[in-house]
Amino acid sequence: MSNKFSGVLPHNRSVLAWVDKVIKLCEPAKVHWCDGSEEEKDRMYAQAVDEGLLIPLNQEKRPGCYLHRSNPNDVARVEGCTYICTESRLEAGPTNNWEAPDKMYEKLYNLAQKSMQGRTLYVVPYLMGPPGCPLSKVGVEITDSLYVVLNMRIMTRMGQVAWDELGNSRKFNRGLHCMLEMDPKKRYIAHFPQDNMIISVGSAYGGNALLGKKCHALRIGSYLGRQQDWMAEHMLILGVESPEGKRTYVAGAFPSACGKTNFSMLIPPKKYKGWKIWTVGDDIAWMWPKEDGRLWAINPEAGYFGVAPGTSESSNPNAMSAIQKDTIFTNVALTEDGDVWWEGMDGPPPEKCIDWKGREWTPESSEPAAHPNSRFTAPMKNNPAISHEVDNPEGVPISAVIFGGRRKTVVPLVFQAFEWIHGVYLGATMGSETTAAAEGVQGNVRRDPMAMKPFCGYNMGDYFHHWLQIGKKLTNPPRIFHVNWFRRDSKGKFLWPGFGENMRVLRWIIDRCHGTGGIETALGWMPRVQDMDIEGLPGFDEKKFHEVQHIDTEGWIKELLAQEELFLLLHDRIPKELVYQRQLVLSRL
Ligand code: OXD
Ligand code: MN
Repeated sequence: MSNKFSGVLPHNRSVLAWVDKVIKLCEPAKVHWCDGSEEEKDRMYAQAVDEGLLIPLNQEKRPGCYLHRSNPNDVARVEGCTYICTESRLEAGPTNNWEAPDKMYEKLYNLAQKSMQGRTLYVVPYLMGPPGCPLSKVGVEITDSLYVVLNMRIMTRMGQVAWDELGNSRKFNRGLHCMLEMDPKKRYIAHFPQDNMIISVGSAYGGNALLGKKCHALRIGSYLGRQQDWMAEHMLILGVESPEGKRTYVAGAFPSACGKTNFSMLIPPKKYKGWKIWTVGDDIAWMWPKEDGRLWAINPEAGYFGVAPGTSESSNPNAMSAIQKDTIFTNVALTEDGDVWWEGMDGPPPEKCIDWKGREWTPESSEPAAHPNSRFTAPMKNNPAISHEVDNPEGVPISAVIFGGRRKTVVPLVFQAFEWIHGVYLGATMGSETTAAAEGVQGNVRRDPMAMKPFCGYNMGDYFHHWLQIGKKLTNPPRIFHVNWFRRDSKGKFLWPGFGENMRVLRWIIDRCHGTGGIETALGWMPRVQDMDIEGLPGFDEKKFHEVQHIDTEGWIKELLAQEELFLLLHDRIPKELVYQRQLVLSRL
């Protein structure tokens, strides 16, 4: 081994051959094979500080925590530059950008050529999912970004554990990430599902560059899941423990930056003595039907890449504990005492701080101090409410699936699908207002089926079909629900208090899983006022309950009309079952 190489090489020949090919292409000055050890971690953080990539925070207040400022042109996922490169355009479907694999390989290999000269190439072996789980997958990300390496170390099970799981197998995801010169015109996030391959260039932002997350666990994962009878979903997983100690597991799909992290870490209000919520995952669920006829789930990740603004002791105390140590903050503000700050944190804003672009900031400044999509990368083991089951290779059995969007009007707080196919229809037609998690205009309602619009690695019509097929394998399927925490009154005020009080909605959902408490309406099963606990909610009464649950017939008919666009877009692949469901809602209304 020449001194160009450091770290521990695996024995796997396919890995060695592929890395060799990339080295010849990118011509790095050095190559480091990551082992995931503590010693390696300490060395890398010291190096990242030396290189100015990370700013150490106040180590007494936040041990092991660092701040990173990204290039201001690189702050969110870029859906316009994200491609699914299947053999045919039809296979990728109309909700994805498509390019022929040969053409895209050629373009990206040209861009990657010699791109690591004078730099270090890192080989990052990682495992998505607990060791020993039949669904867990190995990936190898090659990157020239030390920031990416350090984030991958938190977000995945990184290092030797992945080589141990892989053995001599050729089945691993190949991920190549090159920073290039951060020119938005040379930014591509390309997926080659047939080759189990990802190439990402020109961005170092989370979802574009931490390839285990959106690229592998969702886009490639969904493609593999369809072939192998499992599901890769943009879902949180939580366990609800009753005072009697009974645990019920729930999965929930909400679009990016709509509160999945907060919901997965919910702390029940005081009156829910003895109730406890355990976090299994906050962003991604891999699920499969087992012989018992139930749907089982794992969280493939090992950390949280959470949205910082709005995270506070009142909105999410567990997240605030999780980011107390060993966390990387990206694009938040830096306070005078070396701590972090963002809009929506507890207490008054600091009199002075340094904003996410490194400029002096005061409360009078016209721009926010933290970028609206600024993030924390924290190990899941830091979360005081982490589930005891996160490392269980058997997963957890899912009793309820919740779909939810961010909607000011029309969509009630909660209702339940009549059965699986109706539930799939509800997920498929989900609409939500766009957020800062992706580049583009914010606040427009867009269809985001199952919160997977940006993440489905194949034709969305086929994806709905896959949901229906999985349903046929479930003799005891999860019950399916729709929620909207964000409905507002005529004055624009939120009708529902949200956060910890969402426990009350969850409680109704759990009751429904056991078959009690509700009435049939045109939209689905709904709680009557006596079915849901609204006692002791400040400013919320029976009148508000009816307002937040109101079925706005005209508004809903408009909603059905708005769904037309999606149905037309997918007309050649959308399962007939979903078309009938839409007709049924219309006739019930
Ligand atoms: C995320 C996202 O980062 O959905 O989880 O954008
Ligand atoms: Mn997400």
